[in-house]
Amino acid sequence: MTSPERRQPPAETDLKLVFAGPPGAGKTTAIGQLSEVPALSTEVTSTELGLGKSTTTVGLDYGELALGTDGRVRLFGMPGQARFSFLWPVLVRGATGIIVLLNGERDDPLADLGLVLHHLQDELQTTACVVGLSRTGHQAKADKLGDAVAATLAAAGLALPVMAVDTRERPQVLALMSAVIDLAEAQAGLSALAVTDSHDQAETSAGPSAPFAKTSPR
Ligand SMILES: Nc1nc2c(ncn2[C@@H]2O[C@H](COP(=O)(O)OP(=O)(O)OP(=O)(O)O)[C@@H](O)[C@H]2O)c(=O)[nH]1
Ligand SMILES: [Mg+2]
Repeated sequence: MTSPERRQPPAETDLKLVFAGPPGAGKTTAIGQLSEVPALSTEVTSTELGLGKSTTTVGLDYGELALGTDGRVRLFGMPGQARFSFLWPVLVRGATGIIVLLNGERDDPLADLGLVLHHLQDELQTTACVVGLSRTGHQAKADKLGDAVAATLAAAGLALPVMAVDTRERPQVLALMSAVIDLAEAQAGLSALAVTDSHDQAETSAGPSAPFAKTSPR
């Protein structure tokens, strides 16, 4: 896998990556690991039972990471609690990639995934996305959850990379980030091909001067 620090992106590349997922999955932690500027977070002391930690995000997290010489990655973290789900589609607007983190220690990680699929169903169909499983404990438990997550995604028509991650470990978060950037690049390459294809078809059917009918309304 290519490290984002080794790649040479086009100048002024500006990527937006969004971390989604339930409370305690490590969204704030992951952005804190990656960001090269002091990460902005909107943490408050949690008064809710069952979060399993003392603070929770009530607005968003924000951080930045340099990419090559002139590029940057902007990192956004969602507030994980379901009562903030109205914010999720707003925060992923214009995203290059989405990283869904699931917390393996929650009561029902598949229900957490279902909530994300419900609120971001359109975005997940059209945006590069990977799934990270945090707090999964021993390998057998991680494998079992990974299989169940892959099956849930498949039932929703999604084939996404699923990988275990400890968001307290920067190299692991970098690997997750590289995976979603690679996917976004691959998808962009495919859409460029699709544009070329439709152009070729237009030339074939209507002559070389035919406009890009689908993208240039007259
Ligand atoms: N064991 C383990 N603990 C983790 C991992 N990632 C984060 N933590 C711990 O889990 C706690 C919660 O992490 P956060 O980063 O606040 O979780 P969040 O996804 O931002 O949660 P919300 O803001 O409430 O949605 C912190 O105490 C982290 O140290 C992990 O991969 N494994
Ligand atoms: Mg948070």
